[in-house]
Amino acid sequence: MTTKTRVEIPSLQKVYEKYFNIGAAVNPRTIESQQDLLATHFNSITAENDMKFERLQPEEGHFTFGKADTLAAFARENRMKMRGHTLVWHNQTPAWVFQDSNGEMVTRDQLLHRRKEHITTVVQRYKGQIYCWDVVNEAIKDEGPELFRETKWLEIIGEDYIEKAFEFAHAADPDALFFYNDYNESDPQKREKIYKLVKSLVDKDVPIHGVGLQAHWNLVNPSLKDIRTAIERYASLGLKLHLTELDVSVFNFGDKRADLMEPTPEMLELQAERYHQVFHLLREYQDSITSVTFWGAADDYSWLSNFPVKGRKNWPFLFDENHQPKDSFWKVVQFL
Ligand code: HAH
Repeated sequence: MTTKTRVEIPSLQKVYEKYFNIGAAVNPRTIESQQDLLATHFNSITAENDMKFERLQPEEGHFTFGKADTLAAFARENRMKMRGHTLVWHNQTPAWVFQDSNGEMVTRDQLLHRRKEHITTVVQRYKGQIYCWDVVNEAIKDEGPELFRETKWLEIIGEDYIEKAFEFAHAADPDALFFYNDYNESDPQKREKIYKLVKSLVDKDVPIHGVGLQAHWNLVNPSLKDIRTAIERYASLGLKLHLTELDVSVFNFGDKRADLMEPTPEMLELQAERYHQVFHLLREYQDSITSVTFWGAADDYSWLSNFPVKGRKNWPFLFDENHQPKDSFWKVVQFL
């Protein structure tokens, strides 16, 4: 028996109880390997991949809910909320959706019908459990003056593909909340384009309730000033804001270095300071921000360990590879 007193680790979710939900993206492996950590510190989960179109309907009319149901059961057993991700996206959507049996492009009506089937089936299945959905993901073009990303959805249906998705979702579950979700959300140019799209939806009385800020950030970008401006701009539409995919990469986006086996002390120090400043800012906007979800939970698993540099390890979270709190964690739970 050791007599050394152990430092109590506060529960992140409890510390933030009066501010916002604290979420994590999960998959069937991490709900096992990170089970205790998730149950202690998080009160919301999002399926990292298992509710995307290609996972739920890989072939027409053939729905595969097994893994999604496993994650939903995990949320119920641990009394966690669940966010749904995502109904309409240009990625991870199977090719059959846009083709007829001859391999020709489907018509607008056919595509709308398939979309309605998909959204209705999926949203109704998790009605009463999934309280909010990322209905449309990443529809805005990153660079240049054009508003919309060029996708098959846009090409075949036209610009109203976005509002139609929200209408189908709302009809399937009138009680759920529906979000538009995007990345580079704090970049001034893209911010204004996202604002313009979302405002047009609000002005048309489309059933949209919130904006999802993915928040894939790093040690320096985006600036706190740009994050603040983005929050204020989206909140001015009278919608709720969720940070939906937060992580703080220890690499700048263009940095291709791939030889680090562990984070440097300097990286960890900068990350702690960054998390400190970010959560200080988020607390200021607690009236608008109702949920903050990390795109993972601890440094043993992150999509960033494969993106944008394949096989390069990253350490973006508050908990290390052994699920122990990092300096970043302490900065987030101590409101200084
Ligand atoms: C996100 N895209 C997606 O929303 C999510 O579903 C996926 O699991 C991971 C990240 C972010 C993204 C980016 O940061 C840069 C380029 C493309 C996509």
